[in-house]
Amino acid sequence: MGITETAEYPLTAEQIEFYRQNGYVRLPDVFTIEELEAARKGVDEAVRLREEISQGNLVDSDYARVFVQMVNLWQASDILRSCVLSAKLASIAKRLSGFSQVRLWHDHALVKMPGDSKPSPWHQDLPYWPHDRSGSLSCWMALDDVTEENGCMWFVPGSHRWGRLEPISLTDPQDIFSLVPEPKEKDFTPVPQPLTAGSCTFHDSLLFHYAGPNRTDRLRRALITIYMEDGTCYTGAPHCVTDSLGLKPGELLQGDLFPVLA
Ligand SMILES: O=C(O)CCC(=O)C(=O)O
Repeated sequence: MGITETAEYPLTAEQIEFYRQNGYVRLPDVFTIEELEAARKGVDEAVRLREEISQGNLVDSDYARVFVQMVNLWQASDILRSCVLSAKLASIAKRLSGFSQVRLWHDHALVKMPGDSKPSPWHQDLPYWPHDRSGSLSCWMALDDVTEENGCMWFVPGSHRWGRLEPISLTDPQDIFSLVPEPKEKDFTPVPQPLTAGSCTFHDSLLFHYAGPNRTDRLRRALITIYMEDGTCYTGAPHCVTDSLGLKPGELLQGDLFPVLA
């Protein structure tokens, strides 16, 4: 099933400037109701399949207590393909980043299950990715209303300018703030990002971010689409999306798995 492409999302010059200064921006009502329902249906189906495969034991590790992660759902689901390859979202990523073209890096659904839910610790994204440059960015789309109670995102404004630090273990996290060079000169004050379903944030891959545990009895569903600059090359660092591709360090991330979206 395809969903109807909707018009370009109007971004103001202030929103673009806010993104560049702070490393993130919050955008209301980006998905239409139709797009939101499609994304929910696709993610629910993926959760159902994962549950079936795990024979009802979906939350079987500390990692799954942080979130149940399902990567590159656009390849497995026609519904999610339309959501992830959305020209509307990609055009926002292109205008915020200022790149002449953006490619898909990958999508993932991150579902915080109710029950024994753990926070997504403070981290940057880029240290986990085999990208030879910075600037890659994520669209974090809320599929449920998110608040501090069920695990909304938190950002430290401007922290995308503090450099690329070591990756943090998501299950046994180091204090990322202890790794920041010249900490006395920096403001670590975090800002919560509550969102209504269908609204999203875009964040730079070097931005410090966190999400609290889900303390409700409902799922917290988010669909994240990640964009990189066209021309980004593979560094050779391990990653589940690239490990099986036989790429050599220095090769372009391109081709059908990494389509140009805007
Ligand atoms: O949704 C979460 O709990 C964390 C999300 C995150 O770290 C990301 O989108 O980069």
